[in-house]
Amino acid sequence: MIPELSVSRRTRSTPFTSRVEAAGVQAYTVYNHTLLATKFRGFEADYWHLCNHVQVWDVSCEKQVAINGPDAYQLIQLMTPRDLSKARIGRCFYVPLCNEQGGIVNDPIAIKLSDNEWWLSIADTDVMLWAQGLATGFKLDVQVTEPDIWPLAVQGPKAENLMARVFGESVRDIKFFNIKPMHYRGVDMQVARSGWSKQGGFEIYVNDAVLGGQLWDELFSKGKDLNVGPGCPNLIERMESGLLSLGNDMGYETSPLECGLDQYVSLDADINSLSLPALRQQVPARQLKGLVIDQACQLIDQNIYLDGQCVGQITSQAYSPKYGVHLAFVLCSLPALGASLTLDVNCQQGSVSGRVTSLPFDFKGLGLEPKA
Ligand code: THG
Repeated sequence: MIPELSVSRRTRSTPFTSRVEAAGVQAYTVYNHTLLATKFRGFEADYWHLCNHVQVWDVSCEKQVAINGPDAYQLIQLMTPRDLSKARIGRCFYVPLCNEQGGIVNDPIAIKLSDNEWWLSIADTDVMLWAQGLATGFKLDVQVTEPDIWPLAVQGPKAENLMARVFGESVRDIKFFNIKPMHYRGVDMQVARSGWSKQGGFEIYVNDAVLGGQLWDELFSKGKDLNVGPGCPNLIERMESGLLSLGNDMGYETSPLECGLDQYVSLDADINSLSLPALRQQVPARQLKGLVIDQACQLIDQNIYLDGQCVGQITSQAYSPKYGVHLAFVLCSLPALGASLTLDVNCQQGSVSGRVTSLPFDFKGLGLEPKA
């Protein structure tokens, strides 16, 4: 029997929860103390629908930590090793947030709304508390809050057409990782071209609970012929796309240099960032890699082996129906990676070997062709 999830005020509902339930949600997780759907039709059916049509996701759990005030940039820069000194207004930035040891505290999207207003659209850790502590300790002139904003993602190859029907043609002009205010029934809501899939799409930062419900309904009524449906971040799709999940593939114990986030660490920048001194000194001993197993398998543990020795852990894994292979992200010791291009995992059918690859997966380079 699968245990139930007891829902209370701690497991925050969202303005969309009644609609998510009417749409047939089958499973939830809790993310930033908030309900997040994980399944509607079934993981594989959700995956194919996302790849072929358009989905509306209640990602209210992506809380916004708003930093307002003259020292907003200074506080954000303390938290991330990515150089944001030249950031333009209206841009989004994927940024690791790291502590003094270089460990990953969170991996939000940082959004610059004005010189004095930034949002951090956070993954699943309590960034507001850390930011408030830093603001107090460093005597920064900022206010750190979690405003009532509930992101709604519209994802999939038909997302742009659906968004244009609801917000007008100008929504098509928003470039990837740009954000701008769009009118919805007389209210300005920030809309970005972003989202936790690589199928294309937008995120609407809904700031009015009642209008949010109307927006959900309008997306569904205007998207009928596009086969719009409810959805949620999908494990299979995000692994195929190489998107990392905080708490699964990385966390306090891992650094961005171990997780392949080097491009978001500005080691040479002349900026005041808490983690940069440690990151500059660091010699990573492990690396997050892809593992491709050319058959479906039921894993019986999370370890990876080289010549019978455990050399690391599987952090995420899923069968890819599109490529007919089992995909894993693995955190593996560097000496083992230097020694071998294949590693073994324990499946129900016994020890099975997989190919070690870079992330994101280069399916073509691996000789894998997509089905359907
Ligand atoms: N959208 C919003 N908030 C979020 C997420 C989101 N908060 C939590 C979580 N997701 C944060 N993590 C990520 C991870 C990857 C990306 C976005 C958020 C992402 N990465 C692109 C990539 O890796 O190709 C682009 C990165 C870049 O070019 O800067 O989109 O999904 N609102």
